[in-house]
Amino acid sequence: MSPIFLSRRRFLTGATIASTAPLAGCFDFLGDRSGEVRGALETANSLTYHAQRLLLGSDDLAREYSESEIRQPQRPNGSTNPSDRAYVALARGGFSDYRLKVGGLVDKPTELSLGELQAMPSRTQITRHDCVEGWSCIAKWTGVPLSTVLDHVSPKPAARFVVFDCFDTMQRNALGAIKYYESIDMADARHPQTILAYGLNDQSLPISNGAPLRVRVERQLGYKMAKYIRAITVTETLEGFGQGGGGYWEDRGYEWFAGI
Ligand SMILES: Nc1nc2c(c(=O)[nH]1)N[C@H]1C(S)=C(S)[C@@H](COP(=O)(O)O)O[C@H]1N2
Ligand SMILES: [Mo]
Repeated sequence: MSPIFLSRRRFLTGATIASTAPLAGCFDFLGDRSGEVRGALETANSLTYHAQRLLLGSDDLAREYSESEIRQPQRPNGSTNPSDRAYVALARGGFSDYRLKVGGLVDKPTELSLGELQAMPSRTQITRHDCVEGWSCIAKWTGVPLSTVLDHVSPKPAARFVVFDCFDTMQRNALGAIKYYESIDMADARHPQTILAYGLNDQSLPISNGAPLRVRVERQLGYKMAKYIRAITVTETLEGFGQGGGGYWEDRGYEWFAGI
């Protein structure tokens, strides 16, 4: 294991916040966003994953905050208003025709409406979102635990990952639209704070933050938290999704395990 990489990241995210703007809800945690500091955050190696999995029990919780620590709206980042035809049509109808597809390596593939997801047991948590670009926001998220949805479809024993397919197009090439996607392992998928969120700060999740459904993965960086989720696929391997790196940004060099 590599405590060096782990503690370097801990130091950057923890100590810098404490020294700059401890009270703000959204704030820069890296003064120099383009310098070496940011590089260190983006490139810590895969040993981090194994180190964190050994050091953190799989159910250790990310810190939760109080209402008074929510100071600003969650800052929208990445895609904020998908122009994809299917998405625009769903949004126009207030997402009443939205169906979350859940399939792959499961016994009972299914489709769930927003109403059905909202009727399941919910969890609300106030957490801090850290973006790799160097800012953080504290916000209140409400949704259904991903583990509840997984129980509903019964993953097969070989299941190792959960892949999120999103509506938004990041780029187009000769083969067509390249959409945002992300993935997490079963330990994170089953973690009690991993929720499919449909609520933000006591309101419906806004389009700019991923309506109708986005995932919260509270022990990792913001890019893991797919917005505009169209489908969830349980799988044994990440091959065959995008370029096989496990996410849109991972296919472009970001780490797959982005622990904080
Ligand atoms: N579908 C999709 N999900 C996404 C992104 C995106 O561009 N598309 N950006 C990611 C990044 S880099 C961050 S920091 C967060 C931003 O979430 P927010 O807009 O709610 O702050 O969403 C993540 N999930
Ligand atoms: Mo981000």
